[in-house]
Amino acid sequence: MTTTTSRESVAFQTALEVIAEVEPTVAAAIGQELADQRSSLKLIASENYASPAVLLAMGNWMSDKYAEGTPGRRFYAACQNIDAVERLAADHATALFGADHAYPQPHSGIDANLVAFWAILAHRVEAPALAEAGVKNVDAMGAEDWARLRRSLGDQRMLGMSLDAGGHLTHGFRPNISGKMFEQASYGTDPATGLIDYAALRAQAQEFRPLILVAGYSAYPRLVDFAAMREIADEVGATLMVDMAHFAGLVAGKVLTGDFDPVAHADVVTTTTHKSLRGPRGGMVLCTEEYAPSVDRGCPLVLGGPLGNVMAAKAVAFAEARRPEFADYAQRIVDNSRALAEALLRRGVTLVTGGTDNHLVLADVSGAGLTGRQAEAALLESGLVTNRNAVPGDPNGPWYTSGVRLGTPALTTRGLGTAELAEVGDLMADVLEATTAEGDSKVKFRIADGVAERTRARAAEIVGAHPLYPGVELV
Ligand code: DSN
Repeated sequence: MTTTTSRESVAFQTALEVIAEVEPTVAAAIGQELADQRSSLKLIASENYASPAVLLAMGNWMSDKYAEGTPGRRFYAACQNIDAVERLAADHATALFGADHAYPQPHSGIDANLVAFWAILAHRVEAPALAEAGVKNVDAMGAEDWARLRRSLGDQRMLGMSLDAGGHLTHGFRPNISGKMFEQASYGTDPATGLIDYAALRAQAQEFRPLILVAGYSAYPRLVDFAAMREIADEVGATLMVDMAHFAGLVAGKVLTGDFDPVAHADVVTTTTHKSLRGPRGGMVLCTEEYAPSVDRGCPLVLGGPLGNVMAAKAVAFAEARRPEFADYAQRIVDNSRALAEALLRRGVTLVTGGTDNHLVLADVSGAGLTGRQAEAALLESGLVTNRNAVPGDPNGPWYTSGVRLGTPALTTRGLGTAELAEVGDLMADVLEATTAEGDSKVKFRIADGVAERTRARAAEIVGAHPLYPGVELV
């Protein structure tokens, strides 16, 4: 243990010294980021802390290599080491998730979704159109056939979860390319329960007939029945695509199994690798054999050259997630989330759906007369890092919002348990009770004297008892 601790300190300290010789401001910012993260009580549902091994795998010369293509089939020479780490990352991922195929190249979740959309279009629309026209090679297509193909690609439908119900921007919304590529419709949640209404979704899908049914979320605190989603997709001839970016760690840790395991039911599954999965910042696509050839064309179709250093770090993170202790970590994430939700409910805070089954909790702060933006700022001033989020039917829209999203993956990595998360819930309720909006403002607020200071001090004690990167001491 002592040796490991000392090796990590030497590794990071030495790296910062080397960086400081060229640009001291960067070295100082990296050191300060560690200090800031160490001292904050991070409740952002999409963030985590990757292991030193994952972080170190990213900072090296694997970054210097171009490797467009796939292992063994690159547009550049001398890719043998990138091939090795990409194959390893894919092998770990298929074993971890029980997938037929893994494509670990996407640089982010948006990239992973873009690869998935184009792969589905290529497989479901482009390939049959080419076959019908007897075209073997798109480069040799006549102008008329090409124009017809482009029109048919642009004439497809996607059905995804609405943003205010917890869906993601990349599931067909206009600020993202998915909203411009597809004719889009969205499904919401039952206004009475906040839960997905599968009967209503089935009726909507039968009416809308999407090419792609997208499941997955970034702010829905409950389980999704992917077996039911698959049935609906099959009934309407849609491809079921699941974006599991938020809950990939819970899938890897076998907390989500059976009907709730997306990989068992979807044709294509996308994820980021840095949220509950606790890897490097990046994305990945998993799919069935049927979709694999199209998914593997992601680069250069829509992706720039793969990041060899990040794929190396993905391989390390997936190896970590295959260890038995990761399953324990995943279960503790959910236990902590429930403890946080129960504490908030005891204090009268309104939670969307009345609780949680996963890693996140969505508090509706409108009853306290606050916008999400005011609550987020008041909590930050009090040492609790959260992010504002829309709630279903939000009258304040996605900028000011009426909600605050909370998540437990990061604090669970630090070692906090259910008693501490219950206390965090109490601290949060203290701050919300002590905060009032100034006049009609959606931004300005005041916190009753002493509450922010008291909460900050207690938050510092809580995180102080659970050191972040305990083996890393920078001087
Ligand atoms: N930014 C991520 C989140 O916070 O949920 C998703 O894109």
